[in-house]
Amino acid sequence: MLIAQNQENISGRAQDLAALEATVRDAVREQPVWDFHTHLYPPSFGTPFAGSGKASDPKGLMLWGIDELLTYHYLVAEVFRVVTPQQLSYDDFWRMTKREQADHIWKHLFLERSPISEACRGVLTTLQRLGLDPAERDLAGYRQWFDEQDPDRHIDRVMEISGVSRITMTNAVFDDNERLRWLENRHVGDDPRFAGVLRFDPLLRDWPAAAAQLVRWGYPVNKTLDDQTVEQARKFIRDWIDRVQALYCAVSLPPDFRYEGLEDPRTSSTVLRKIILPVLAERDLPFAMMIGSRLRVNPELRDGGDMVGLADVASVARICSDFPHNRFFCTMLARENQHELAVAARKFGNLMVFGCWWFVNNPSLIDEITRMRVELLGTSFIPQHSDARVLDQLIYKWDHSRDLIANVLADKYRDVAATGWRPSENEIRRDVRLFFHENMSNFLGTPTP
Ligand code: FIX
Ligand code: ZN
Repeated sequence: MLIAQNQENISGRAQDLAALEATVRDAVREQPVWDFHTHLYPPSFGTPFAGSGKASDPKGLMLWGIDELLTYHYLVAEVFRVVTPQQLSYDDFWRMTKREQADHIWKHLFLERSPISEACRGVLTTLQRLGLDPAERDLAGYRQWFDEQDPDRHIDRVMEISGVSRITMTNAVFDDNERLRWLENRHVGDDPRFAGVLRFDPLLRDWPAAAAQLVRWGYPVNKTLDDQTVEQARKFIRDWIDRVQALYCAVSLPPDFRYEGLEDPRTSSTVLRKIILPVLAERDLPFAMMIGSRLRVNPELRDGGDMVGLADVASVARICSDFPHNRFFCTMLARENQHELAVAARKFGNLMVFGCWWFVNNPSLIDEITRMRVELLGTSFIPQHSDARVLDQLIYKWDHSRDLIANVLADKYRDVAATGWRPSENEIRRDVRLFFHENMSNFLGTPTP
């Protein structure tokens, strides 16, 4: 009798745990996500591929379709590992058309070797979720399907499939192609599906060059950070926050970025202290620091030529401490920085950790980092952003990450349930809403749209 009762209890608990896991997976799969950081744009910024019969803009910023997916800079870097520059020079590759480059990558990374890297698998997940069959390996057929699509309606389709409710752009004001589009049409960003972010890396990475640009753009600044310079640079940031209607401002910073305190004489620390953070505090906007990218270690690979390096979390902690009236998003590129960064977030409520960025945006590291963050931070972080550069990438980047985040949360809710505290479905959906939307909107101080 006792054995039968025990078996019944065990079976009941197993069924309940299975139901709990199913609830978690449903909640994660169904929760719309506000994508914190992408390099995506609406059609108003032009597109080099407009589908059949439509006007394209060779320098357009809206990238979508199979040939852009296949020539993603991650795959360019990977293809040069198997067809080395000694076999095909960088110049010969870059002289190819986009379609020829895509053919080359398809041949060497998909047909002649199995597409098992995360970036390769992502192309296949995307095709599959769009209803195109990867088993057919029919690049011509995929191209024909994309040719028949309308870019604007394709955005709606991709957002629906990926469960992305809003796309946050990266509006790089020091990029001539983008800046001129804003100056020519101040409504270029008026697409409710997209939110603006002001990105100005050169202000911190290369002040002298940035200052020379500001002078050319009508902001009379000097290389020395005198009072006039500070005021004009602040005006520049205010003008562009307004033009872009920026939700936050952002920079990527090199691994050797350091901030040693309010007396730190470094130019980057002075620009941060005197120019950037006062404007953001005045405008009540957060500042996103993406730290650890050493740019163009192989310039021949262009966007694919950037490298990772170990960054300094103590500098971030000092910034959070010295500027308590500012709010900071932060992500780091090195796997080795993730634990210390999560611990720093335990020390500063004005620090919101986000995403598994770029070289740590891989299943094994997303699992490791997300598990560690839940254990240290509970529900108080933003687990992921897509960093998509090609619209269709939203589909695979979120598909893959949702599965991985669900794996972690299923384990964590099971561990809690084992204590007798059984989270309800509403509580689980509430938590997932925080992870995918409200931690961002609350930290931004914007009402949930
Ligand atoms: O600095 C950044 O925003 C990086 O995400 C990009 O520069 C990088 O090329 C990228 O797209 C990584 O996923
Ligand atoms: Zn990015």
